[in-house]
Amino acid sequence: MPSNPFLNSFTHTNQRTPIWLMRQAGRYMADYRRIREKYSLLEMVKTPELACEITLQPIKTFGLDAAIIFADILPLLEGMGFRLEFLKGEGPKIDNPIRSMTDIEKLRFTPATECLAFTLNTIRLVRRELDKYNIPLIGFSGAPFTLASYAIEGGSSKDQSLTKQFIHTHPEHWHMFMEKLSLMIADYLLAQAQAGAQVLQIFDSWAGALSPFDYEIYVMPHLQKIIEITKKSEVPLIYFSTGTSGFLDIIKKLNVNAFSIDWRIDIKNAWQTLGTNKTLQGNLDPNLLFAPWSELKKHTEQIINQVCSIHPDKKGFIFNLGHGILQKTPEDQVKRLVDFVKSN
Ligand code: 1CP
Repeated sequence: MPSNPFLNSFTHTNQRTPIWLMRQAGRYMADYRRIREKYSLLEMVKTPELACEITLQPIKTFGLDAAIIFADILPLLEGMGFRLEFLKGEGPKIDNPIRSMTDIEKLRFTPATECLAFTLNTIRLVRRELDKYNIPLIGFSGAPFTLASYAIEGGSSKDQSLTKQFIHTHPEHWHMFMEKLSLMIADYLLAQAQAGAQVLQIFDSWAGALSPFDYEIYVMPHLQKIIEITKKSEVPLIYFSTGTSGFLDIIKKLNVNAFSIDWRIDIKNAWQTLGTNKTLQGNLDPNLLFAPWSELKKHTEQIINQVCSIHPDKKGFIFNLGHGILQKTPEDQVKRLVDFVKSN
């Protein structure tokens, strides 16, 4: 594949700032809603032809610099024995969450080639299509803490309270659970690289619920293990987290190629803490896509100016949101943002 600004950002050789958006395929797009009317989320994820079409929708509409495979972090849990559903208007539900130590002992390992073959097949299909656009494909997985929180809470949670109680009440079983999750995650990431994913992102969406101390003791060793295994693929790795600006000095120790940060810290500060030799991704507040263009432009320029104060040529920076795009985001604002960042 000829050089691309997104891939080149990992070697700090990008000639302009690349842009892609977390959750770039989804309900804010009319094209997506047209398919969603006919199928459930899991049907879409598990049908490679549909998932391939949805992956390409934002690429065709907005001209982004990378595609992210249309999948979800939660189906991996099915391979361990959890029963997953997405209920209308309520989000994910797991009806057999972890409630006791024996629940953890019963969990099984299933290779990704068996339990997540649909996403691996989607990756193969998308890669063939992407040749036309000359952009790379990002594969992903949830991080062990974030996945464990769904498995323990039984669904979404505001404060990950049961998860934290579990950690502190049964630390040994927590580590056993994290080890089991980590083996599934590492196997899945490697399988995605083998199927054709050119970059891998680990989503640790809820890591910010933890104290720095708990993160370091109960989460970090498992992430390091996953990273160490996944490095065999030689595919660049991005670690994404939110609410973690208070412990970037710990996160910095993760041996990944890039960090993705949210808007709760300015990018200059974050980059200095994480290391300016690393690639940095972020960090616009997704709510700004609802603001008038003048305001959105001002905040976008502010991020780019801060980036320039570290690396005047903007090399090693990937423009993104600090978290996923919101459901009612106007599509024309997305188009304007993408065009603006690409022209900068
Ligand atoms: O009803 C719908 O149409 C479903 C909405 C939706 C979509 C579009 C869900 C349900 N998942 C997805 C796809 C998805 N999920 C993608 C691919 C889309 C893309 O980026 O283009 C990705 C990367 C994810 C990852 C994901 N799923 C995360 C990590 C990223 C993040 O936003 O923090 C998490 C936490 C999930 C869980 C999930 N999936 C869906 C819901 C409603 C939830 C729960 C979110 C919560 O607990 O708040």
